[in-house]
Amino acid sequence: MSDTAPATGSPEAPERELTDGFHLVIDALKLNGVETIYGVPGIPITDFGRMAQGAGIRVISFRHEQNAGNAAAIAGFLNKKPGVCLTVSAPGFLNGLTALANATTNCFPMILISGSSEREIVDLQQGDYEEMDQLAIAKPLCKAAFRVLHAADIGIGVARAIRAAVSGRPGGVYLDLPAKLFSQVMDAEAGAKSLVKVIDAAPAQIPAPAAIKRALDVLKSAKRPLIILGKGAAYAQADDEIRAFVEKSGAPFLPMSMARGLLSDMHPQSAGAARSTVLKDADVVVMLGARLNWLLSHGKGKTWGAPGSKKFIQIDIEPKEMDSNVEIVAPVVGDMGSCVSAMLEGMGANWPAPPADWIATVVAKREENIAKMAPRLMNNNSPMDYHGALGALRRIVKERPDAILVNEGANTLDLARGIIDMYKPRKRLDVGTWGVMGIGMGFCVAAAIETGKPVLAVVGDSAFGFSGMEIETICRYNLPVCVVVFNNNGIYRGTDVNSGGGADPATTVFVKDARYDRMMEAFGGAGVNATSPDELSRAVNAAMDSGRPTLVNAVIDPSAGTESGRIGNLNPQSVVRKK
Ligand code: ADP
Ligand code: TPW
Ligand code: MG
Repeated sequence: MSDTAPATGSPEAPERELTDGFHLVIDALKLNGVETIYGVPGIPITDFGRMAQGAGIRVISFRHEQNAGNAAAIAGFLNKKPGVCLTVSAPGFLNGLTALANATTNCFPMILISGSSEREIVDLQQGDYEEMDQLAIAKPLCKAAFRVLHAADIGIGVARAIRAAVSGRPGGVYLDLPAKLFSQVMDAEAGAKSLVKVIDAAPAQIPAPAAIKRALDVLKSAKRPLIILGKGAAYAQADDEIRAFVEKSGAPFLPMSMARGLLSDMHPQSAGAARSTVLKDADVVVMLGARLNWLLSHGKGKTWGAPGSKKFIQIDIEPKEMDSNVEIVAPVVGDMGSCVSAMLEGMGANWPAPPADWIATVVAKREENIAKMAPRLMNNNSPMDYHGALGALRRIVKERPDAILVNEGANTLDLARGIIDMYKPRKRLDVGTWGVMGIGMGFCVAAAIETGKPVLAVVGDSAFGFSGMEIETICRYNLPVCVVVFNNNGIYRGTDVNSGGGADPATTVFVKDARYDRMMEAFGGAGVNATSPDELSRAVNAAMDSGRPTLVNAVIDPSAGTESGRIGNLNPQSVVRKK
């Protein structure tokens, strides 16, 4: 604006090259290696999207901001760099906000950039187009929220957003860009100088030697050690160090859902199929980038055996995570790579193996559970049950270990998690810490774009509905995504009836025998209806071979599922319910 540069052509100013807010934001993002933006266009960011595309940034347009936000969030997880989501003001911002909050909850680095309306009007509540005090609303839902009012501050604003998202415990950052900023003009040379290339955005955080020693002393004393791998360990991309640490320790390891494959589920130390045994009986538990939240029964209760029977070692970048649920006798604070390397070094060459009887107990339990499950995974029932359908998909993933699996639903999630083995790090993307429905298609788009690998989505029919319109996006960008909708006519089961006896369907059931495959055909993708595990296998293999967008409507017995899948115990029950 005129306060930062004299207008061109004015008598006192020589002809100078100018830049504006649009260009500066684009230049700042490019300077910091942002290659892709996920968003939905509209006032005031339509031209920004066009110009970013013109400047060589890949701009992926979605049908709803929540899905664009989820795409950005999972791009952040996969790349260890903030994913960027771009939205319009008020309603678009709010649509993106769920994804931002979810990213923060899951420790995924993400930046939500929203256009906003004019401060003067918003602050006096005078009713601007899509008026909303977005900055104030975003603040409690993310790690940091910034607004840029002057073109000269764009460089610093973008740099702060990147650093806040990715350093320490990663999370969501909101960047508020008012409409007026985009057309603010300033001298091009001064503009270029104002940009900041973030140096070492997520600096190594080296653990204290005393903390490492304390942790190793505790681990050495273990009779029944267990290592729990969480998605923070998967995120850290310290795969080799983590594998070396686990192998040197000799301890069984249990991967949390999105840490599956960090070490292959086929690894001899894997205790995935002996989960209840290891949680109950371990005496020393090493948490690597996993929180003792509800997913681990808060580290207490009968899941964890006798009270006081455990000692916890926790490695995490976030000091406040320690003692959040139970006492951590050996907290190790730092980034995963540095911490695990320091542990490895401290273990030396002759680290003792854990007692053989513990290993034998875990292996026996694991083999017993795997053998028990095996025949159920071979059935070819039609309509399919979950085990038959997932058995088929399990065999496909085994043959295609590079494919990325996206998974959401209730039974469809819980059973897939138990049945489909993972072989490589960061290949399983799912509902995360909140168990949120709706991540599906956004995750698929970003997984395909960011990795170039084929994507297999295994989603419940309800889960799919939260982001289903994005199959148009998948077709538009011709992404190698195969979506398998587990269609059991509803949420948990398709068999509920209206308890009041009225004509309305029960709250958990959908249209019977819906054909989700035809939705995909509407946009030019391939649609297949599969009624048996054999048909399902053929359809998914063909889709993955062709790389063509495909939706397989997998017909699942509507009575096969259970309420809330594996977490029905969390449902409050009325004790005074009238019949
Ligand atoms: P899960 O759901 O798999 O159990 P959580 O999301 O609960 O995993 O926990 C992930 C943990 O990982 C968080 O406490 C987070 O602070 C931590 N974390 C994230 N990135 C890193 C990193 N680079 N180094 C160490 N810890 C990390
Ligand atoms: C944003 C509650 C948890 S699981 C689920 C819902 C609605 C759907 C389960 O049905 P689906 O799977 O997907 O068909 P299946 O195989 O059991 O039939 N809103 C949000 N998040 C959550 N978790 C819910 C609602 C829920
Ligand atoms: Mg269902």
